This record gives sequence, structure tokens and C-alpha cells, in this order.
Amino acid sequence: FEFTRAITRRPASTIAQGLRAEDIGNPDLESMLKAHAAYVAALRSTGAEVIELDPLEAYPDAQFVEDTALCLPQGAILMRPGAPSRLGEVAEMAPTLRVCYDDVRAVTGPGHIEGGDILVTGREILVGRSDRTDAAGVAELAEIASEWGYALREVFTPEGVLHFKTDCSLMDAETILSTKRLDASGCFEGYRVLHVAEGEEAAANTIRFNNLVLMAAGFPRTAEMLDNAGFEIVEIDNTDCAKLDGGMSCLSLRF
Ligand code: CIR
Repeated sequence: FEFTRAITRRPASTIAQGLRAEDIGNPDLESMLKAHAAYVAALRSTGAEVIELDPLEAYPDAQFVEDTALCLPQGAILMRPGAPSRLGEVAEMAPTLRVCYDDVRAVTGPGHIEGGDILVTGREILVGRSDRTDAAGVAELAEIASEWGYALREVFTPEGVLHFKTDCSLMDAETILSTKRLDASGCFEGYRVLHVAEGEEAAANTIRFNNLVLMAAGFPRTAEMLDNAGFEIVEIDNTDCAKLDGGMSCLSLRF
């Protein structure tokens, strides 16, 4: 959770075509840009360098950069999204990662894997199988990660939840914020687990970024719990990203 850099991408004017599991209305570009700027400012306020990439009109989900790569200290690994409309986002991200890293590997398929299904903790890499991430994708990542000395553990994303990290986030090396439904699967045994408040499941996707925790605004009981646990919270308006099933982690690559 200690980072010197992040990569983000501004939302495109085509966002209304972004993928979503359930249609609760189209996001508004103006307010999404405003929230995005607040997000970038929060990252920068910790002293990190933030690279802001230009919108990609051809890829309405491209602001959710997290799904295109996994950034580790040893190198970056390009993902292979399970959503066909998002596959091309990876080639758009690759040149930036090649500038930042000497070693850039890739999951080449036939499997699929998206960054939103990957949680790197202090001791291992947890990957949740989901509609977007399959066994072959996990296996290919496991091979690369093991070359770099990581233990990778395959777990499962609850039915109806887009990504593993839709329901959890890393708060520090040993502490995970999770929904009760995900924690009930037993995947966090041995960790200290904090639960989001009942009815505030959408608050589980946060990011610990240096001294801050960025969380979606509008979840007062979870915010209070985290505050009491000693975390410094910054609330970001996630109304429009939520319409596309996006949250705090999706909006950046952090390393
Ligand atoms: C999608 O369905 O792919 C996008 N609308 C949302 C992606 C969110 N990404 C993430 O949670 N890492």
C-alpha cells in the first residue's frame, strides 16, 4: 500500500456505452470528470506522481485502468480481459508501462484475467475467479508470479459480483476490508478482517494509498468504522462510476 506512482485515464465522452450488469441509468460525463479530478488530486496529495492518460473514445470502459495490468515491484504483467470489448485497452496501456518498467510480461491466453480480480497482500497474491477471470488466466499469472517469488492463491468471487475486489480491499499488509458475504467464503483466514456495514456493501472497494484510504462517499457507517480503526479517509463521489460497476480501485494502477 506504499506507492510512488499511479496511472489513471480520464473518462471518455463515450462512457454511456460502458459495460454494466444492471442498467440504473447512464453516467454523466461532467460529474464523472469532476470526481476523477478529485481522485487524482487525492493520490497526488500523498506525494505520489500520477500519470493521467488521455481518454480513449473507442473504449468506454478504459478509465478503469486497473483491469489492464498488474503492477508489482519486479515488473508489470499485462492482463487479458474477459470482456471482449475491453481486450484492446491492454495494448493502449502497454507503452506507458514499458516506460515505467524494464520488465513487462503478458498473459497471452487462451485464458482471461482482469486486474480487478487480483488482491496483492503482504504475503501472497489472491486471485478471484469470476465471469471475467478463468482458471487458465489464473494459471498463466501464477507462472509469472512464481518466477518473481510470489505465492498465488486462487479463490472465488461471489456469484453476481463483478470482480473479487468489488467486495474487498487491502487496508495494510495484514488487514482486509471485506463484505460479510465474501469473508464468509473463508478466503481471508489468517488475516485481520474488517467488515463493511450491513447495507453498505458498495463501500468495500476502497484503496489504501500511502497515508490515505480513498473510499466512495455515502457510506457513513463504514467510514466511521474505518476512522475509529485509525485510517485517514478521503471520500470521493462514486455515483457515476457506480453506474458502470466501477469503484476506487478500478481507476488506477498503483506501484
Ligand atoms: C466493466 O464492466 O468492465 C466496467 N464497466 C467496470 C470495471 C470495474 N473495474 C474494476 O472493478 N476493477
